[in-house]
Amino acid sequence: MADLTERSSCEATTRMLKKASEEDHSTAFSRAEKMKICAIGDSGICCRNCVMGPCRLTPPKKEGDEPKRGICGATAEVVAARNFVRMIAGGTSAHSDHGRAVAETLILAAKGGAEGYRIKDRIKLIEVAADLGIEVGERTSEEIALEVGRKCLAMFGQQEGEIEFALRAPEPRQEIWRKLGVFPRGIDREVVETIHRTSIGVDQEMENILLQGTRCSLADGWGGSMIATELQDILFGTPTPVKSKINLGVLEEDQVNIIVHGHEPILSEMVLLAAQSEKLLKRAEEKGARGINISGICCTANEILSRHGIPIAGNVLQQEMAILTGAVDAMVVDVQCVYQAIGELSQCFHTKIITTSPKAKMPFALHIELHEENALEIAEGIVEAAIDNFPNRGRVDIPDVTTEFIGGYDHEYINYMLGGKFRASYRPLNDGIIDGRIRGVVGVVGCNNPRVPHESVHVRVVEELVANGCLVAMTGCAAQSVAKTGLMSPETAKDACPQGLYEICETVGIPPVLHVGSCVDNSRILVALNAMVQEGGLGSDVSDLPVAGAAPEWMSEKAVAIGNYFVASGVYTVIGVTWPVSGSQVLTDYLFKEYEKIYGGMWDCEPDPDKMVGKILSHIDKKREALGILGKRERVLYDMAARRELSIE
Ligand code: SF4
Ligand code: MSK
Repeated sequence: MADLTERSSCEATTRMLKKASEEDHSTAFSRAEKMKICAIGDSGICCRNCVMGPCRLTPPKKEGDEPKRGICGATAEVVAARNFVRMIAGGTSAHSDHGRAVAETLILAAKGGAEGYRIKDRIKLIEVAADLGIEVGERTSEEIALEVGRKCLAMFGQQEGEIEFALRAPEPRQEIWRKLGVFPRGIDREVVETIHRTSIGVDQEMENILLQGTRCSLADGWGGSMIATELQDILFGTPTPVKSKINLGVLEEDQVNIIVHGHEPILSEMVLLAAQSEKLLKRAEEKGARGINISGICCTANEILSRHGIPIAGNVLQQEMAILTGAVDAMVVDVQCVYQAIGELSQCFHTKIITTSPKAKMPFALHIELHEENALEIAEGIVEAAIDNFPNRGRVDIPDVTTEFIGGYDHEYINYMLGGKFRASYRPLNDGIIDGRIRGVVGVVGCNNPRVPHESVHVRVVEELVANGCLVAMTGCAAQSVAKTGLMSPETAKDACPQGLYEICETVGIPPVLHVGSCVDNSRILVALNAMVQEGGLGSDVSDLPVAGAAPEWMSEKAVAIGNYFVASGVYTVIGVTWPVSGSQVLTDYLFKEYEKIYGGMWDCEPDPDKMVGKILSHIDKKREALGILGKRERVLYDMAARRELSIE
């Protein structure tokens, strides 16, 4: 492999890549190096929606040549639009199925039929109930939760009307959706209709296809994802800031290491509970271990970090690195972002891969299916399997690399921190933006992708945004990349901030980069944007705010769904790596330019991190100018010494 430091800016990862290379283990990094990317697929103009094709609608070779059409006559922009909205449907279904599982668990818990699960956050329950028009009165938490769960579950099968959580959006935004006919009716309905309309011979107008893509993505952000986040808070507690640490160094040589990986806290919460059992701790001791050490990978890691401060072993590209340490006794997975390759890799080490969802099995894994009714008992069996595997370890190489950071921020806490207990408010944030101490707010989210240097794109983008006075909110694997830099600790981040941003962060006691959770928790960012609008002084809709979104290292369809619901909610959103429908200039121009006229937010793509930051800042400044609050600031790239001198007043 090429110079390993060029593949990842994470020291623990490069150390494990070296080991993989020496011992001839295949990883996503080495496979990415060997894989020749299909240029036609990459540009989104290959259609295989029927077997008259597949049709490859490559652009005309020379001027004057007729553009290629599919055998059915489909044009490149229609094929690209269909592919684009099918990505949205894929992402929406992933987040939404997650939300559905939480709703089902809440209902079961409310009925007393889910061992180990109980309603932890009554305040959140009452808030959500109020938003859903559910009477609280003198009812017990269980009675309210039952109705909340049922109402949320009904949103999946709803056939008409408007998804209720979307009524949280600012009024002018809702009007845009109504006028366009994209207000989501029901979550499953929008996914099904998207797939139907993009099958052979149905919707053949690019603009109309995109409208359904928008409706589907809104059913994710303001529907499935929001249900997942809200109901998880009710069941497992709303996060509050918590100190933790990240990277492979969180694995313990003398303890049973269990990594939970995937997305749904329904599993990880029970594994955590089971690992505290006296009986199992004793069993671990009997096997020669000093204890049971739980850590996480991917969004499951973000969930248990936010609520319990459990350390993070790494992000999506580190799942194979963790196994390469030889120290993982069990990697317990559920759904999404779990590489099939870990099954085979685990055969070279002692690690047991344990699949737990009936929806997700894989070769070389032990399947222990989790059922909510007796989840704790099953989780105990999983922990037991990990303990019994401890004595089978061979050589262990744990890179001694960790970073401390603070996670667990959310809308509720930001509101409270800014305004204080008795007058919770976004006023100080809005005022900080208006007086220029905060230039804008940027959500940086999404995955890691071995097609770009691991983590370094995220890190560069976020460092520069902070250096230019932006407050950054992060989720997913992007958050985990930046947690390793010190930017998520108030003390270590101060050198990276200009004076104005630093003063606000210091007063409020937050770092300039906030870890706000997992991928479904992007819905927390939607709620925060709405709160900024409601607070006043920054326009009447999300599209007026000096804010932006970015997914610099994205790879999953889920990122397209997320990006699209942010765009349709009024946010300029730029992605890195590649633009998945670059083969159609007509579609690209529509999404990059026309969308701004329709939604006030638009798509963009910029793989170069510095140029990405430049585009984000230009957009933020454009919004500041429209609001009449643009200062006389120039964008520059600063080194650390210059940053210390920097004032954005
Ligand atoms: Fe080709 Fe049309 Fe069939 Fe797609 S739907 S594969 S463009 S014939
Ligand atoms: S886990 S979707 S790689 S962020 Fe949510 Fe990370 Fe992307 Fe999976």
